[in-house]
Amino acid sequence: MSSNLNFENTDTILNEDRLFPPKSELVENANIMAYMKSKGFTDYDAFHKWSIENRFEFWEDMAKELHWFKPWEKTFEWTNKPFFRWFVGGQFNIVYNCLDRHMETPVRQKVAFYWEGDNGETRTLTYEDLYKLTNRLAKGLQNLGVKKGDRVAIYMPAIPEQVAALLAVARLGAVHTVIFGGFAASALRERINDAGAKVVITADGNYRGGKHIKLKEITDEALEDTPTIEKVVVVKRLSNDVPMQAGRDIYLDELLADIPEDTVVPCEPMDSEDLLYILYTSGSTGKPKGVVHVHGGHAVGLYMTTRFVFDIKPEDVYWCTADIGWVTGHSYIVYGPLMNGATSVLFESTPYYPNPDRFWSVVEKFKVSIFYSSPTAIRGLMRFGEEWPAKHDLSSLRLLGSVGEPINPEAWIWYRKNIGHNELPIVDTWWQTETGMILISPTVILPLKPGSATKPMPTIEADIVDKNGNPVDATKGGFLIIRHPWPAQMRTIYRDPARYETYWDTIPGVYFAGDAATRDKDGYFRVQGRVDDVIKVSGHRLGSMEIESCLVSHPAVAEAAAIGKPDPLKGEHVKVFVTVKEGFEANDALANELKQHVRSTVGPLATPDELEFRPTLPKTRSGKIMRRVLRAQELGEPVGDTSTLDA
Ligand code: 6R9
Repeated sequence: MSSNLNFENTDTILNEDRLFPPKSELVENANIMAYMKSKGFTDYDAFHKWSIENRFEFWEDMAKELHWFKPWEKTFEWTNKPFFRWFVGGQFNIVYNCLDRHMETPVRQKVAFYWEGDNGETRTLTYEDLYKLTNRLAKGLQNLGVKKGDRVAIYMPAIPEQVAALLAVARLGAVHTVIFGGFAASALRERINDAGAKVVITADGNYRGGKHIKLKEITDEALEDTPTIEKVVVVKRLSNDVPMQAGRDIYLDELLADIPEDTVVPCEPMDSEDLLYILYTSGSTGKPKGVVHVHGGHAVGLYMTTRFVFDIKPEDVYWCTADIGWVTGHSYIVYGPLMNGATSVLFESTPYYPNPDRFWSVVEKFKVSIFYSSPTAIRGLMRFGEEWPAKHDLSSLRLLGSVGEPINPEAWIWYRKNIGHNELPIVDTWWQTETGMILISPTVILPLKPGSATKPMPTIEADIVDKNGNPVDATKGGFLIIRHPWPAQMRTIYRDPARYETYWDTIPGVYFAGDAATRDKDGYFRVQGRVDDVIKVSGHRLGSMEIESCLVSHPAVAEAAAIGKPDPLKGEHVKVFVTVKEGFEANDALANELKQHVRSTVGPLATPDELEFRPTLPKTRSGKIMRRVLRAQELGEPVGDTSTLDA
């Protein structure tokens, strides 16, 4: 991994020093302030220092707010490094904390989700509704033979049944693996096979931005070679005709037909460290890795960050615009908000459909008070001008958030001015699939700097170091690392523990995030971007290797290299370099065909914006393609160390 690090451009640090202090009433009423005061603090830095020295006390306090079937015996264990365990010996189920617990309180009748479909149709589900749907679905899955430890793949649109599917699977103690609906058949197949999933839950299709997505047909194509799949559950979203394979496929309606409304399938009491889910994400090399998250500590981390970062209060209406197919959706659409008893919006459409004020019309419709979205969406909407948000009453908003990629100060300021009434705080949350929860982010008590994720969460020891782990001048930048595990952190890579270990031995003994960052004199972090071959297109994570292996599967392609290139809108876009095999002509028709090949094999997100034919690609003497060199050439930057380059 280390040979691939391409951290050279530290001089791109932004000279951004505007400071936006928080409003005093926000600070006084902040959830985090209440906790800080209970420990004798009103200053965040002093509190943060305390939290590092007393990290177990902090996490125990958080864990005690949740329901445990059996309390833990030991808060933390790190004997088999780099593997660790939290809340050892405890018995817990995250779903009990999302649903069952609220059945005893007024939250039962509270709205869990306002759902907004692509065409503006809506559904409202209370916590009780979601509890009932989840229980019936759990029963249905049980009837199909799903039990503790089994893997269930979820390939669905953003509809309430998708949320219920995650919860039903986890309720049974089975393990979900959600695949983003924008991934194509072979990406779906690869993930199903790696997870060894027994059941897939999908839909008969949906519309997104008016575009028909044929989920069932794609699923069928993926299942042509998935030996572990026994059953396919199909939710009727469109009620159109889709092929159904006798004996394998069943509509959800039929599965639930004989299951009474008041059916209860008790939550399986899980060990704190038992698997909750596998989520595939892209790394530098190789196939996507199955990031493993567990029930206990993971829940504690999500409960805490949702409460402190988004400062959720009982009367808030919270909306995270991510897709449940990515980690942001897992943590901050499903688990974090539900554990906090929040009312959320679930959105099936896009920011631009039918017009570029769709977000703002939804904010107005449901009186959204907390809005969490991505820099790409903000930049995209900026292009259409201020008149679109101005058409709507956005006065319900009180807090804004951002995630997925660095937010440039210009977009930050636009967001605050046009969406945030020129006064709302923006929580720029830095985290990763692997971190499970937000690690560096403002809370509402901190003064903000545009484009800075500000400071680490309680107990999180973030630092900036060189490739040997030595301290550097952090204002100039270096590698972002974290020194001690936190409860929501990934436990391993599914079936590939060696790959997990690379996170801890790239820079020995610390968690290597794969990002470059700076920290200024006030301790404010600015995350600049990846230092490996991960490409972030519109905040969505892709790996160079996945795109390259797809390209070389085409008969005309000899070799391929994919890089991320800065893009004013998408953050990065994909550029590929291709050498063709003898007998093939490198022309526009082939270029288009190859782009289409990536689109239909990996998924639309991965489609290269640029494709360049080259007679050869730069390689190391051992034959590895040096993407780093291609990227530097492309950006007009120094190529750096080429001592291993094959001349
Ligand atoms: C949550 C999520 C992780 C990578 C991460 C970094 C980038 C995420 C960011 C950010 C700057 C932020 N990233 N949030 N960069 N500022 N607020 O996006 O997870 O898909 O695993 O991606 O995203 O590069 O390393 P994931």
